[in-house]
Amino acid sequence: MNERTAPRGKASGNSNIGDIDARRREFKWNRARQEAGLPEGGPFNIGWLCTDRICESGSGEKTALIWQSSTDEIKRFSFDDLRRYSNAYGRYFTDLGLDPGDRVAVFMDRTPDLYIGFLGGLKAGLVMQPLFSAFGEEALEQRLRNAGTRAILTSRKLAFRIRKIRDKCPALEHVIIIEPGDLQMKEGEQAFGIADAEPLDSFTCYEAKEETPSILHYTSGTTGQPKGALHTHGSLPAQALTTKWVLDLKKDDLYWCTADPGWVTGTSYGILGPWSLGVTQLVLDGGFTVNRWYEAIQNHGVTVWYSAPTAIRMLMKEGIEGAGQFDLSSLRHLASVGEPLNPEAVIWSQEAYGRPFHDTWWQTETGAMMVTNLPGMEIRPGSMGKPFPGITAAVLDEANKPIDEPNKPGQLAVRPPWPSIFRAYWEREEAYKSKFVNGWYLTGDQACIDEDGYFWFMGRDDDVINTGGHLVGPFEIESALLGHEAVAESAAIGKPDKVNMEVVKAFVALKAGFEPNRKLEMSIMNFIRKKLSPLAMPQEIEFVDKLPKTRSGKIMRRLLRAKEWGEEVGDTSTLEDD
Ligand code: 6R9
Repeated sequence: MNERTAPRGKASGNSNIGDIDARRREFKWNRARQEAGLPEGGPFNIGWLCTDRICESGSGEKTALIWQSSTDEIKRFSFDDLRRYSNAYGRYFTDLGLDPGDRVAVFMDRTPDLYIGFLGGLKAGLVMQPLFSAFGEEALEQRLRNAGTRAILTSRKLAFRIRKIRDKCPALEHVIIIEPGDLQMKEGEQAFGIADAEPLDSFTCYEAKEETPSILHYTSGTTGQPKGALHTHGSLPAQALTTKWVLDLKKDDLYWCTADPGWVTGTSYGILGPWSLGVTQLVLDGGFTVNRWYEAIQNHGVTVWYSAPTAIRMLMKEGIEGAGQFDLSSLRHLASVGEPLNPEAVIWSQEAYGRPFHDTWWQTETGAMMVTNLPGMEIRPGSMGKPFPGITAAVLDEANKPIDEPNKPGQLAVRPPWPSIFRAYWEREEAYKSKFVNGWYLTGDQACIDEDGYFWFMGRDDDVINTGGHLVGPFEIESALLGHEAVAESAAIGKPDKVNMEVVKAFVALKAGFEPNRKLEMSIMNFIRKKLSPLAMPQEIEFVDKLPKTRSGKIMRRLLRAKEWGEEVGDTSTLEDD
């Protein structure tokens, strides 16, 4: 490969990982804590490790968080601020009567309280459940009900949404509202937040063990409602070490992870990884515009940037000239996750920023990066890279046996254990067990491995829709659609989209007495936007008389999808007769 097609990260030479081959040969997970600079015999509490420990090592005064609000107000928090305010949260949660192991949701925009409340909850031994602020009533209700969530930390604006579903969530005792202003509190609602709280100098953290549950992250599958992947305090060496070696964070870096903590990337690499290493990070609340993002990099001097292909494609649309109007020379290392990173995007970023995006592959369930492009490694644009040291990955054939032949597609699988692997799907034991076969964790993705051991993503093995890096389950959309008065039945699929990779398209059969028209289409779209989220909203609705089904009555999304993508329809032998 020539220079143009095989970019190398500038971080090579003095990268944290150093000699990659030696690392791969010698690495053992039982040395990971030491390697990541974490105390070996404990404490294991993540909240403590990301705050108090950094202060104890002499970095209390160092800036931990530079926060820029949606209206571009800027606030800075030192590690000591994080420590003392998360203590205040820990004490508050404990005084409220919340017990270790109780689920507590955080449901708000990317404000400092989200980050600090999250750490405070971990300190108190609570199981923190991050939820996107864009979630509508139904999306929220499902997650709160399934988890039996006891308390939720939210903002004034979102409190109204919670009120609407409160009586359907019997376990939900406390709604904690930050900065409620003149809001008339209802029963079970109370105000708390860093704006009014006294920072607390000491708080006795819950003595977490490595297996103590820490975070519950909901993720979408093909069937059923979203499942809650449960993680533990012992996960941290995986996040810390991948942050150190893949993102190459060093003590003077200014790191920006563009992900929201509602998505696992925003917790593993927007909270745990960077702060456990004592690195300063930028959080930018509010919407995306090309200028706002470039200004943030320029004005704050971002050095390491972890983002997603959809955002990169939006930046590409503005062209190299767009990037040229800003001083982006502070950037030294770039990485991406969430969807396939197009080869063009890797090459483009080399031209626009003078360095390539390094693709990383992982999942909510894996908790940390599994297949990565390490700094200094030859990048093959379009490939996800190679397994992280200590990770064994393979592609499996139909019998779930590893395929030896290069370039032959199969299901991507990873061999457990590793510290950050999920320990359960909350109350979905069977679904959890079905993910492990022949000693492998099955990822649900299709991939192949080339003759040099590079992994290439081929597509998903299931019907889950990946829109802008966010997974949406078709079943979630279809069951929500049934709540609309005009819908008899429906099928939701991902349709190709230049920027978001896929967007949701719904095929809808109407109840008798309803006529397809634009007004009805808009009404159905809005219905889903409000009930689930803007991401889950179908961008297109096709009205049909009936849906293709198997003889056993299952909707054949595969058929609808193949038509939409211009692919071979494949085996239709199980299709229902006309
Ligand atoms: C971290 C995260 C996981 C699914 C995964 C795959 C897709 C993630 C990717 C990628 C191609 C990459 N995915 N990274 N596809 N190339 N580098 O995204 O977690 O929300 O659980 O999604 O996303 O399909 O299985 P999650």
